[in-house]
Amino acid sequence: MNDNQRSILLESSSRFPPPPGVKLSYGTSGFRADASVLQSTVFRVGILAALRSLKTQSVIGLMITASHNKVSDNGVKIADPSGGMLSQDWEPFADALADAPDSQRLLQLVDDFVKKENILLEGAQSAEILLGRDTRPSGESLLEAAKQGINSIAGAVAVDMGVLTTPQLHWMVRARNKSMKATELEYFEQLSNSFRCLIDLIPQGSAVNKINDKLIVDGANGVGGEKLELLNKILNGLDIEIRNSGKQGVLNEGVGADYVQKEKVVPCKFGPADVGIRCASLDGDADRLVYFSVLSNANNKIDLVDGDKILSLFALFIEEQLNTLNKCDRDTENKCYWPTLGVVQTAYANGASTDYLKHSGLEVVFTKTGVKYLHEKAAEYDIGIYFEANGHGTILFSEGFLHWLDGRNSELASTSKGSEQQKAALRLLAVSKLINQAVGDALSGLLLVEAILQHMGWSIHRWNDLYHDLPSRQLKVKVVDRTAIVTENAETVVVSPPGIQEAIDAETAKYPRGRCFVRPSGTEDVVRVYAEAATQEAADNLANSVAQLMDQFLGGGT
Ligand code: 16G
Ligand code: MG
Repeated sequence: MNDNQRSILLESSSRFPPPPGVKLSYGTSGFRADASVLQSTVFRVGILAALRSLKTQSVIGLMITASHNKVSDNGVKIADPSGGMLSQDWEPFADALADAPDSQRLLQLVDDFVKKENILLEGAQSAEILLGRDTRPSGESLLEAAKQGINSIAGAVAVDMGVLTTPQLHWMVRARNKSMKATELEYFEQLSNSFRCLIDLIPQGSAVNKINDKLIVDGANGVGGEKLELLNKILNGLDIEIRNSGKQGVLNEGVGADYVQKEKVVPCKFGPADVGIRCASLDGDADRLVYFSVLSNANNKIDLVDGDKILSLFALFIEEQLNTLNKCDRDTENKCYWPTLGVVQTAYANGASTDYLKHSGLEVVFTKTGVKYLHEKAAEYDIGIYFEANGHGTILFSEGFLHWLDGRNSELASTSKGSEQQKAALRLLAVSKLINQAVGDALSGLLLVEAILQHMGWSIHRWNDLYHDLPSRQLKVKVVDRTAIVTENAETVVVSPPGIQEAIDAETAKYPRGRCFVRPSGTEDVVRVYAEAATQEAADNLANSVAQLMDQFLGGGT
């Protein structure tokens, strides 16, 4: 590092001293904390983003959001060149940067790191970072801190993309690195065009009954509601009413996908008048989506249609299209190609969903909780579909498969234009454009759900009847040190401390259809307990007794 670069870094970082006593970790969703302590962290993530862009010689994204957290929190995370999450091997450096106690130590860390990674500084190469933020009031000044971090690395340029959903920013990074145009307008056009394409390909005779034509969306009083209003203006073929779009009401307070999924009650501004209508809820940065319908006479209770069911709907549709596409007669036998198709879940997926998917002939695999793990696994297939029960998920298509599909479609267009086979090819191509392949995206996911429901002629109730969830219960337990829990097999087995797994197994065995696991949370200082069983009472009892085991083995925290 030359003297000029050294003095720029020293000078700028001295303007962003870390608050005393705050230690943050990059975690599953970047850094998150009360917004008032984040200036220094975000400044440093700006530096990190610039170095990442130099290293990869690609456009990088930096998003300021704390998703479904309360409005006074904020956070920051990086989007890698593919549009996915920051590569895991850079996370320790992110932690070290964020926790460097002063400017000198920060400088030393950067110096060592660029040497180790062979990153050329001094402006010999250029770097470009796209910045986005959600609607939180603290976003603007944090974005300024990020810019200053970026600007303190010679050759790095920050491009402010404004207020965005998290998936929009990831999409833009991915698009830019594929040399495609990457503005919000292009994003909206790609979504609305591919949605239109799916609607135009709906078989004659599929008709959802009148009441189900309308969709009401809870925008969590956040960026998702705002963007859906814009998208809705250019959409054709959907009747959407948006509530909690952020003009009144507080972000994530009694609203949003996280609230709806955890509490299983209606969000604010929904009630008895909405019984029977198809409703959806986005989270604070619009990377999660759940559906629900309001139950009659049930005190704001809802029928939740969660990520597992969205996954099942997507998997069913994709499988149907593949079967149609590959319906070979003798002439076309050699034209058939069966892509590898995998479905990725976590241990939180309801057991009934896993059974359903397996009975449908699908390959189901499990990973640890956290989008980066699911995404990585899904990318191993030609078509990988992943979802967390909380509504985060997407579909990934391999380049190789899309290339084949494109070719097959052209061939079918010349030999049997308008045939069922060709329509299936066109539908799969449209899905690959509609769904956000960078990351789970509530807006594109919502359009795909809507297109498939119209295709099938299904109401939300018919969809929800695909299978019935097993009753489940989630608890959190405060313990002295949650990191004492070490798990394996996609968090389904505790390997340390010894004896815990045996005790959990003994409890679980007492309940028909019992299943239970525990894991240390990645976002809160607690151990999470998940239990499911044949009845709600049994699931509650199993969760409670395993929570007590945690207390016994690990000691209750304060
Ligand atoms: C983060 C993860 C989410 C996961 C959740 C689990 C991302 C973008 N988000 O929000 O996927 O479900 O953490 O939280 O990866 P927990 O570890 O506190 O249970
Ligand atoms: Mg989110």
